[in-house]
Amino acid sequence: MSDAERLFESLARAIIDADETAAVQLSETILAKGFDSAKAIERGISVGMEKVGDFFEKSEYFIPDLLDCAAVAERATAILRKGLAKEPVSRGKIVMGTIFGDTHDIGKNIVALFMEAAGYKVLDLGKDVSARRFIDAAVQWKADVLAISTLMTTTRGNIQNVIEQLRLDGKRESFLILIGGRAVTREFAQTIGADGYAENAAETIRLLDKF
Ligand code: B12
Repeated sequence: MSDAERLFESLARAIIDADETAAVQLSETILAKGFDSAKAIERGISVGMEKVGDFFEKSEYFIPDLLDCAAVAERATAILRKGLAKEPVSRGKIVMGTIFGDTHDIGKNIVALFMEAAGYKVLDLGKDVSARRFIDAAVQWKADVLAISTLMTTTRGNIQNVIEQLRLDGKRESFLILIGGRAVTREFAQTIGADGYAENAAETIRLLDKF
């Protein structure tokens, strides 16, 4: 295992343990050594939070644990984002947010960072975003893409509301709609008439580049 991989794995461990001191130190070392920040975010933070999710599902972790781990993940992301190279030219405008009723935003924030690093302009509306806010922002900002996240099966239907409202407004063809998050799949994207689905941040960029 390379030095970089060892650090990414330790970072995942620090997220799982909600060890803020270790996560900050590891993230700073990754930056200082010039290791790939995008890989550190995927293999350290995303993988770490995935494991946290597994523990939650097995009832080994509870909501307060999730909150602690999420806070550490956010802290480490804030450090590592400094290492993401920025493409100077804008390759398109993306309005991003977590759908109405859902407040999960760690994955959405990571995807937004990857988009910015790849040269896209991102307007992040945050979490719990209504169909109307998504559409008004996309129209006013003249966006090319609407990117919508959701982690809950109970809220994924709200993404369909955005698409239906766009149709009612006669604007469905004005934007590409990209969806993601644990509660949705490629099949779900097809069913509701979205243009694309990506499983993680790296795949999101590959998909956007193809549009
Ligand atoms: C951390 C967490 C929380 C934290 C969130 C902190 C935060 N700021 O986000 C807290 C503790 C606040 C929380 C709250 C709740 N949670 Co929660 N949470 C999780 C957990 C454990 C991890 C989520 C996470 O951060 N993953 C890590 C990130 C990096 O991965 P990701 O989000 O999937 O994102 C990646 C991809 O999906 C993709 N992606 C994400 N968004 C997008 C968007 C686009 C456009 C694209 C292309 C790609 C993409 O790229 C990302 C990066 O690679 C999940 C379990 C799990 N395994 O997912 C449960 C989970 C999502 N939560 C769940 C629930 C039920 C809740 C609560 C209702 C709990 C409660 N009883 O109060 C509340 C929700 C309140 C609300 N209304 O929103 C359930 C949802 C079940 C369902 N109905 O489907 C889950 C699945 C746990 C479970 N098995 O029960 N939660």
